[in-house]
Amino acid sequence: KLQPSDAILVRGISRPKYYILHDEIVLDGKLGAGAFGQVWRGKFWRKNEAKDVAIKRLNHGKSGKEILRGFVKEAKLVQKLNHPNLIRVIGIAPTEEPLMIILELAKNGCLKNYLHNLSKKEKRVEDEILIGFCLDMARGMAYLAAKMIIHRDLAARNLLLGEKMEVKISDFGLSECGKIEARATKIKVPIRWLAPESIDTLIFTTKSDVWAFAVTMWEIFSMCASDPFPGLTNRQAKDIIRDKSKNPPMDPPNETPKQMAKLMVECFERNVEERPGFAEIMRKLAPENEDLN
Ligand code: ACK
Repeated sequence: KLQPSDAILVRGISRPKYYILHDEIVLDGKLGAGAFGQVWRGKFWRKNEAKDVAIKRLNHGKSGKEILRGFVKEAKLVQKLNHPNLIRVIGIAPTEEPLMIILELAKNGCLKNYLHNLSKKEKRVEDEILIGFCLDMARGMAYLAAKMIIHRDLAARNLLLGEKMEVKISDFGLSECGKIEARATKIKVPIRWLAPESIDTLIFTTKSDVWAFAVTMWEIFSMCASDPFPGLTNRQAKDIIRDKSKNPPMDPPNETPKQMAKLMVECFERNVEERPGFAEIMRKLAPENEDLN
């Protein structure tokens, strides 16, 4: 049941605050497209105030009753999350097609594009800044993990940059709340980011997120010049991930600072019990620990 503090009166009807109407949204321009639909930038108008937002417009045909119910449930969960290193989910607009998800706008776009474009000009970002990106990502993930939320698609493509170039983790589309384990229902999975224990079972845990964190560190320290396992097919990448003798499955890029290379290898631990958690990773990345070892 709706608590008064969670509700807002829109045209005489009480609704949850995260329940947005299509005519409260003005689309300004397209940012990109994905498998699910398009991402636009725009404004969310409520009570005569406009907020800059990003808008995910879901493809038609995917909005059966079942999906709509899942969509609303998911939005209800994630709009409660509040952390500077997570893209805030402001709400959903489920009453008309296309269904829309209204998100906090990350002013500086996607980290992957940012690093990749610099790498094409043979430029490199300072180590301190790359380490800062990893620390931001660890902070956001530690918050999610503490809430028992599994991301399941942590990768540089899902890291966005805020106004101060801080990393904001996005795309909770695959995440599930309140479960230690989550089984993928989708067939499309990000193979190159998958932990060995998830690859056959498609069971995801916070520890498989930690493995994906290591792959994402690899991307960051290689300036997102290529996808992980460059030059290999998905099948070959899968074989390496499965191969217990390949430790780590990918070497830290040559330019990786020593401490970071060490952390990356620790996160590539095949034994799930021994793989660190995000709180520990965060401690290892914090600036006050930079001089350790
Ligand atoms: O580098 P970009 O502009 O940042 O290109 C991609 C594009 O949409 C496709 O994913 C951008 N994008 C996605 N979500 C957001 C968001 N919440 N804020 C700003 N840009 C976003 C992303």
